[in-house]
Amino acid sequence: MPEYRLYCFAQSGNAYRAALMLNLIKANWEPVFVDFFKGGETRSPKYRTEVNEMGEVPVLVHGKKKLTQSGVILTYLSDHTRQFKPQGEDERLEALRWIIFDNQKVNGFLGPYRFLKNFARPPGDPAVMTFLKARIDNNLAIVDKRLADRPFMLGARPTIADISLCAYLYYPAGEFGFDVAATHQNINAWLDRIKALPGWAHPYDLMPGHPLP
Ligand SMILES: N[C@@H](CCC(=O)N[C@@H](CS)C(=O)NCC(=O)O)C(=O)O
Repeated sequence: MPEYRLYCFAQSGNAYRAALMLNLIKANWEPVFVDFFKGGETRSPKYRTEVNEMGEVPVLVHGKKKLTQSGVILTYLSDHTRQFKPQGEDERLEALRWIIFDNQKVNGFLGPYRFLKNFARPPGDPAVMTFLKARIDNNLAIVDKRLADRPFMLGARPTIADISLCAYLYYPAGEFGFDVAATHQNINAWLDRIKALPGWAHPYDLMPGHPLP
């Protein structure tokens, strides 16, 4: 029986944060497929009662613990393994600062944009897409600037802040209709650095449910 179980599906960049972390720390884990697209599983009363009252993936099960919110899961795994862990109070708070910024403003906008463009029927209203794209451009520029003079978000070492921030950035550019790596050279180099870490895998290879039927 694997030590960790992760409720997830391949198209979820929010879940990818947790799946990638598990792979990078070489954890013994297995995915539990959540049928978001066909079954609307996260919205079912059963899921909300038995798995996550917030109606979301990722959900990590470790022994008697059940954790949700990727930022909490990343913190838990780094605390327990001491890998990708921010060192000392200043780094810990700095990582938290970027994880919150990411959840709200970077992948917090990229995820819905990609969903509305690819998967929602009808697709996103053009005014909404324009609003989201402007926010995405603004916030990616902040990340790109941050990475101009350091290899990883907090400095020389990769931490959970990096693993959070790359959530949607390895999905194909065609799913967004714009190419983040091609237009942000520091983000591009940083994505390559994360990709070079032992255990890195693409979201579509790491989690079940791709391609969609
Ligand atoms: N801030 C949360 C976001 C989780 C989230 O939004 N997950 C989406 C999938 S990408 C979800 O499960 N949505 C379910 C629904 O909308 O019913 C995290 O980082 O864990």
